[in-house]
Amino acid sequence: MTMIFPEGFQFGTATASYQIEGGATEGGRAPSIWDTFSHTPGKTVNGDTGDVACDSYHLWDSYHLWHKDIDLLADLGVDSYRLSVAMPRVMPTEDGPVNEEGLDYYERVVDALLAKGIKPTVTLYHWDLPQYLGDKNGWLNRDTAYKLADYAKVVAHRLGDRIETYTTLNEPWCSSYLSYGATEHAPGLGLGPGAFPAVHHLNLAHGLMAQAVRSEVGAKSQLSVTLNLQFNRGDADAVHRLDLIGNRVWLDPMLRGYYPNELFAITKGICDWEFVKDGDLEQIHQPLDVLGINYYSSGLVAMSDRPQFPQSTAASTAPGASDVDWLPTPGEHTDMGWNIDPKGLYDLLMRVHNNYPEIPLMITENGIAVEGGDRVVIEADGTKAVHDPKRIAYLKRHFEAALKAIEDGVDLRGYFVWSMLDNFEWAFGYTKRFGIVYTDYETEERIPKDSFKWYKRLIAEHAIPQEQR
Ligand code: IFM
Repeated sequence: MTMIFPEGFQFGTATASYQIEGGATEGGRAPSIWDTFSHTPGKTVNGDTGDVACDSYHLWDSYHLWHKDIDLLADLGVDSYRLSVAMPRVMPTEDGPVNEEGLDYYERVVDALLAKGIKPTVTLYHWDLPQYLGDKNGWLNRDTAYKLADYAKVVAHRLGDRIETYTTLNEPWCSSYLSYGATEHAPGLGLGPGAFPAVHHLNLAHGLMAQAVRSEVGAKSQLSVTLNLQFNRGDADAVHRLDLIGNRVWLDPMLRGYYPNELFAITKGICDWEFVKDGDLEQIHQPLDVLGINYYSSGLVAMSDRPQFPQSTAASTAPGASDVDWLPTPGEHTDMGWNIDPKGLYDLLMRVHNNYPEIPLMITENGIAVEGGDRVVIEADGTKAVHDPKRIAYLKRHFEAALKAIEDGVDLRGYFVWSMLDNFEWAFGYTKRFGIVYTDYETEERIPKDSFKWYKRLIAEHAIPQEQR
């Protein structure tokens, strides 16, 4: 198998606003549902919050840390950097004026990236919904979709075609099922099948946001959405049900303009879908340039008669999956307890390509929190290092899977490693480290890990390094 990536293939790294910015009360930013959630006792490990995180916002003026981080990105040699914009910085009140200070911040970041030749990929919604929308039932409320579209227009108006790719939503599976169906993510309502309105309103928001961005930038920037598509093995019926609930519930309306009839059939009795209004599917079905896929691991499933509502574990939160059991996955696992299955990435890419051949694909997240964590060591020359061979091995196997998919016909346009920096890992707080750069949360020092150096070589050679140096 050739190990060379095609011409024009984009290598990148990714982060998200609430996970890195901090400065939670600065620059006119309003609270988000994640501020509320993380400040509620018992919701995150150690009570960790995103108040400071990697301090990317607060240190801008005093320390130019963003510039340091952007220097690191430039040193890494990435083509693109995937960041997200926080709506609470841009629209801090429901009907009040736009917060220019928030927009200025993102504009500075974007311009600093461009000055280094790095193309910004901007996610418009990576889970930090303003609390004022949360107070009005968040994603259960149809109006939220329209508010997100207003916000998307404001951001696209200011940042314009300086953005290579606008992504409407990151992983709506998490901001619906995990947030409204289960209790793991903000607002953590645990409504089981009561999450389906949130699913539909996120789909609607995607379509409205896509139109808002297009109205500002036309075809000068690419438009996308990022989905954490589920890849499961095991009993065919169980796999099929989860495919409908976890994948086709997004892919079909967004790319085809309909919800599959089988989805209505398998959710009969638990959801009436009356929240889908006339004309919604036309709004949702908008032309996209690329589909972002986040992939970390796979599942093993079987049919079961056990009633499981309401559910509360991350693996089994999809309402309608009540007759599906999640079995322990074989093989190696990460610090998140997720199995390591690069073949799953290959199979998923092939499957999406075969079923939706018209849309180019992009891996917008892939990475690992290594079991046992990362440790800083002092080398003989006094420098600090983090040796993370397991992360390198994980990334290597997943890059190989991606290359094989390209060889087998998938139009894969790029690959973003999650994450550039160790950061706030949601309900796990700071206990899980996904970065290829180590964050010392006491000092905000950044220490590139061995995986950073490995990825730097991969990018420079446009090929997967075959031996570890
Ligand atoms: O940290 C998250 C990210 O915000 C969304 N995708 C999965 C990552 C690892 O859990």
